[in-house]
Amino acid sequence: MDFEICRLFNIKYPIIQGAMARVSESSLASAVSEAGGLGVLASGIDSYGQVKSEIQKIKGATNKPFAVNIMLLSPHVEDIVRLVCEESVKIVFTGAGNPIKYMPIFKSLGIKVVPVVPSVALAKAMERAGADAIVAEGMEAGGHIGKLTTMALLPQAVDAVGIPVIGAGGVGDGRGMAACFMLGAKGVQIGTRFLLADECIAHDNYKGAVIKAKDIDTTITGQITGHPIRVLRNKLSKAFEDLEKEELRKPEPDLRRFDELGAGALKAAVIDGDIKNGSLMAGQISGLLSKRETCSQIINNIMCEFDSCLKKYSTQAGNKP
Ligand code: TUI
Repeated sequence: MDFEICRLFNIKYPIIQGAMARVSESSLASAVSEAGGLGVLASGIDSYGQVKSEIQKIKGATNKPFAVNIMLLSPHVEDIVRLVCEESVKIVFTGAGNPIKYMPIFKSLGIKVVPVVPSVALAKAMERAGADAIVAEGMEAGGHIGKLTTMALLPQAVDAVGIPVIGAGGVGDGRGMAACFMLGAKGVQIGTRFLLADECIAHDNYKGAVIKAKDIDTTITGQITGHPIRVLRNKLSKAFEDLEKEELRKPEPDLRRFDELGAGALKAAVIDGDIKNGSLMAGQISGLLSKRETCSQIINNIMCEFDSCLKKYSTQAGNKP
């Protein structure tokens, strides 16, 4: 099949690995790219030096295209923008904010820009600013989320812009991918399933918690801070809920207490494997995921399933395949 998004990124399969702070570092991103998808390095809140070294590791591991995701809430955002320009990174994704002020510099250097958006208004603004594609990410996703579901957001974003739209949030297999294509997506971004990849450095306890999770085992923390984060329920998410209730009773909630509670929690989960006190960011699709695989197996399995979904659909509908 000839996929528009594959031509845009020069990749084989229309599967983009979602950027997950601390989780999608060089090892995962390069393995996804080698397997024919688009590997994405998450810069998270990492410093210039840390991200530079990860970019160089990816360049050493694969000649295939890869992208860097710039997390716009990072205190190092200006440094990371400068870094991707210096390193001649060809594809930049952005998340957790509006990247409009950086678009002119990216465009002047021929860098392809793909903002992740939670709304139609932002999708339109990004197209006007020169984005090459957008990711419409629903609140089924793990980590920092918007308010709309993928089912509602994706077709509205597709109708609102002329650039390719990538569907994200709640996509874990070929059926989810086919559903996104039915809604008009030209590609999918998948995070949580890649967290389970053998090449992903996330601690095995974290992977085990995702595998064990059922459909209702994620929750949203930090709603009152304006930065809602979807995580697997654990002791930390309960502490966030309690703090939220406590602060909401006050005339002026102290939002710094949320930062204090969250500080270091992602590292605790990803590196130390502390599944009680760590921040286990994961999507609602966790309940569907049951095994550890290589990136190549993940991509091949999803593509096979996607293919059979389309074939099944065309025969069921009475159309010729
Ligand atoms: O960015 C994500 N997911 C993330 S980022 C992250 S790291 C983090 N750490 C601490 C606090 C917050 C984040 C973990 N997960 N997904 C893409 C995404 N972008 N979701 C929502 C948005 C978004 C929200 C508002 C994009 C643009 C936006 O614009 C607001 C505006 O200023 O117009």
